[in-house]
Amino acid sequence: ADGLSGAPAPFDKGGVKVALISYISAGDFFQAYQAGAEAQAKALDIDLRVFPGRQDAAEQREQILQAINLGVSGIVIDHGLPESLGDVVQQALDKGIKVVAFDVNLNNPKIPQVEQSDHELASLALEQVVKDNGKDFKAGYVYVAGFAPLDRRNEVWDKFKSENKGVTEKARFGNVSDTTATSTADQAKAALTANPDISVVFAPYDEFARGVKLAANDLGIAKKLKIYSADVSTADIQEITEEGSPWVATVATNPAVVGAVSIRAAALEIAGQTVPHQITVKPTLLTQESLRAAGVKTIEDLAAKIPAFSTSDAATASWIPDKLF
Ligand code: SR1
Repeated sequence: ADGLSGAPAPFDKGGVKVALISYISAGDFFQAYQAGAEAQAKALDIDLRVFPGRQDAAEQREQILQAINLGVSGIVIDHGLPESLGDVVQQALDKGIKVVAFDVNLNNPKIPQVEQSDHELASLALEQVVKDNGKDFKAGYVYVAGFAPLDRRNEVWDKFKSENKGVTEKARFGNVSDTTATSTADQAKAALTANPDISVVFAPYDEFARGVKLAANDLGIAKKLKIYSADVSTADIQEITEEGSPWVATVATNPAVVGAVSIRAAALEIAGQTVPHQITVKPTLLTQESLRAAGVKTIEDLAAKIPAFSTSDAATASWIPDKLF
């Protein structure tokens, strides 16, 4: 470790140990988030220990204890179930370890919370739904309770339905696992078969949208269905822009930028500098039409066209390199 010249201690010496402890590692969003965290850690000469997430609350608790024993200075917790984390996170804080949470409400004033402005994300998606479909339609909705970002997006969906009485939620389904897209596809097939009048599906997680698209294609109903999602990846852009795709819009950040912001927040905390309690990375609406018109094929194309996809001004400092992508 060489350290960063001009950086505050302990980053002037380098090799600061930080753990990234995820609840979910499978899927484009989480892989890109991790890659962004790794790139930012490298730029800060941080020794990043990555603990893979397997949707297992007990394992995530165990990983936090392992990180404490490793003598890390900071821990970034990426998703998880708050009820199973409180006591082990408190053990870390009691040892002077700085903790940053992404998309899991740890409800502690000492823990900065990173999120993608999920209320705004869902509102932008639903505004596009109304633009394309009006306010009178039958909908399918993909949701799994207990995940902070999905719960926040759900608050917006509930409000949207109560303000638009012409919108009827005919079916609700969803699954979060290491096979989210294919399991959701099986559920979507059953829901869409039982409710042939569904014309709109709100699927605010890209793995959900991918599952609904699979189902629509298998059932041969892609032409009469429109899918609205959250998140974006190069594979998603391909699925959204391909000929005849029912996936017509998504609202997204660059997950790699969110990963980088999470590490920067931990670094600022470790350096004893001020970090806001709420750290937000704002999402952008991406429609099928706009992606096709701009010839966007990859997340790198997006980063070249939309500044928010290459960096964020959240959790920055003059000593932290932040141009990573
Ligand atoms: C199971 S939660 C999935 C969501 O987490 C992140 O916030 C992503 O945006 C994804 O939609």
